[in-house]
Amino acid sequence: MSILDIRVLGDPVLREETKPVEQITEEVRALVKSMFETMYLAKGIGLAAPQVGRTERVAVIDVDKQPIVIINPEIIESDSKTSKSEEGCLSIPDVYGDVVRPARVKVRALDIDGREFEVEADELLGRCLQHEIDHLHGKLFLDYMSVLKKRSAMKKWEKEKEKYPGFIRRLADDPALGHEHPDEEL
Ligand code: K1U
Ligand code: ZN
Repeated sequence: MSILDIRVLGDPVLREETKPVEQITEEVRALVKSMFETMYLAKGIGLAAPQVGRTERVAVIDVDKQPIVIINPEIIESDSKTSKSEEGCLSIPDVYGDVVRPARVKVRALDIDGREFEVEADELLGRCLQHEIDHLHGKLFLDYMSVLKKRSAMKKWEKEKEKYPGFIRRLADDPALGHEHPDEEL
């Protein structure tokens, strides 16, 4: 089991463009496995490589007990109809905001075996795909918010960020995840 630290807002890696994966090596497979473990522990529905300090174009998603790995994903179709819904981000804990996005997208990506596949989704999966693909291009949900709403979200973050020295969220130390120290277990 390998739980990765999550980088939070302020870490420059979250603003970097990722690099396409050329070959699905054992290192990429191990990264994907650790990303799933980290995402589940953090109670997220998605996680992108920059959130764990990596620059590979890889994200993992599990919205409805259906794990999906997207490698080198591309949005190939977007609905002109939009939908507005609240989003959160494991890299900006406890900050939420409404985001307007295309209601439905079609994504083409490689799976963990390097096979190309397409997924078309709306609702939460469609939103999560867009949120994760944004991470792979250095974009965050805050970037879609109005100036006023972003200002208020940033005010909240100014207080929250003190919990994350060095812009690192160590899940093992996160009281919200209800961990017990092994010595404290019965
Ligand atoms: O990439 C991330 O930061 C993960 C993020 C994904 C996401 C959340 C909401 C809308 C779109 C994408 C999260 O998982 S944050 C946790 C969260 O907000 C959530 C958890 C379960 C169901 C719904 C939202
Ligand atoms: Zn996020």
